[in-house]
Amino acid sequence: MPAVVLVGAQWGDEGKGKATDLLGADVDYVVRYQGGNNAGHTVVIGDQKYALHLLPSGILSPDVVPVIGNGVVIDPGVLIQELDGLVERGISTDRLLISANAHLIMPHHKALDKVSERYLGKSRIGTTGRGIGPAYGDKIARMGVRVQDLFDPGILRKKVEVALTEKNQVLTKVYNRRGIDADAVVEEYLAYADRLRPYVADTALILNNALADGKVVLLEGAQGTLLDIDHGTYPFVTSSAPTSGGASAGSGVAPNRITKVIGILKAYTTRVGSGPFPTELTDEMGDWLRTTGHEYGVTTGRDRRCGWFDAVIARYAARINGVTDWFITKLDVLSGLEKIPVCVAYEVDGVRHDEMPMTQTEFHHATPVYEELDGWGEDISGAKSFEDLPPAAQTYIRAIEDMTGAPVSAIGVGPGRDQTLSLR
Ligand code: 2SA
Ligand code: GDP
Ligand code: MG
Repeated sequence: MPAVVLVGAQWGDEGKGKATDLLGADVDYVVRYQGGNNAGHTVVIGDQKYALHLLPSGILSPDVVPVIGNGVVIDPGVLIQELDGLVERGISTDRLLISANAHLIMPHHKALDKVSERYLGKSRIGTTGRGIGPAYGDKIARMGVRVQDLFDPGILRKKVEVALTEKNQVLTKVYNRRGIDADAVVEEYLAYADRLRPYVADTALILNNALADGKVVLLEGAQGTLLDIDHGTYPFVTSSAPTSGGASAGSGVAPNRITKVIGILKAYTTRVGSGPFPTELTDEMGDWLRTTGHEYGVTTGRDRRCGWFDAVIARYAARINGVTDWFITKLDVLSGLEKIPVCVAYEVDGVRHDEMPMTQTEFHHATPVYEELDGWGEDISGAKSFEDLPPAAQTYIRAIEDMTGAPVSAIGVGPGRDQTLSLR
């Protein structure tokens, strides 16, 4: 009766969408447990490319029930657009379930996200501007609006009025912006209610009943471990818990139901937005990785910052998430390099650190200690098994296992569904 967690082990964009889609054949439910439409998950099926933001990647597998869990923040207008877009492309969305307890992103969240970033100037987080931080802020401050509130117009109005009484003060007095009209917001959100009603359910109950019936539930993380609000590079993080611990809170599936934690690990490292990144390459090599790996934001189109593989971070992610298996993605992107540097430790003010430094200041000062592994010249995108890989690529994978203490069970050699090597 297993629940399986799939989690990003770096700063997001490791290829979680593809990994979830691949597991789709073996699972019954795919659940998003945190984040919102800041996420961008790409799935390539044949010649079709899908970019999912709010919907679980399982929506593309007809036998899977996709679930938006209680830990997600939902922009209802965006959700409806995404559903309509998939229906236009012939994908059935009827199976979707949405938790009645999930919180809604409101217009003032989006407005505040944008103005506060502008106000921070050089210190900005580099958010996606989708209202994620302010929506989670209101959730924690106990003044959030939830999906279930859409079906009680009296409560919805009251909550919107209370929130806007405060937020309009901030928008107008602090940021010198126009206030938001409560009536217009209530009218807009009530219009979403009928459209979303058929999907809304007690998803925690459904998932637990399904597990009791022997079904398989996949809990799909968005963003990544180093963007976690507790375990990431705070304050340059997102406002939710992408790590495996967050999967329980964000879905209502208890920790003792989880039997497997699959960490998704890119064969090099990327980050989008501000914040420390020890192995970042700001030279032509970084540009080469970006171009070769097509490293551009799926949601915002921003250039992703690129750098070498960082084993310190990977070890940290293995520990924090309890990774039982690695899925290494984008190994194909490294083809053609003579030598591949891998960061095995940091040096901070003259002291070697084999594990993540304790403080943010130390992490900001961390410089990578590299070991060079041999590269390979062959194009590996057509490989069908681990044995098809050149010896140096096999050694690269084995080195990742040794450095992180977790086994690799799958390797991506291209974006397509059929470009994955299974090791076990
Ligand atoms: P936010 O909007 O409050 O969650 O931003 C806070 C930080 O989290 C980062 N973040 C992401 N990092 C990588 N990928 C994400 N999704 C998109 C993608 C990003 C895009 O798949 O490409 O299109 O730009 C994602 N979402 C949030 C963000 O950059 C901030 O550093
Ligand atoms: P996610 O946010 O973790 O789901 O990842 P994104 O979709 O934001 O970014 C990962 C990108 O890498 C997507 O464009 C995928 O199609 C692509 N991708 C995934 N796995 C592989 C792989 O093994 N090789 C290559 N070349 N591309 C991959
Ligand atoms: Mg992404």
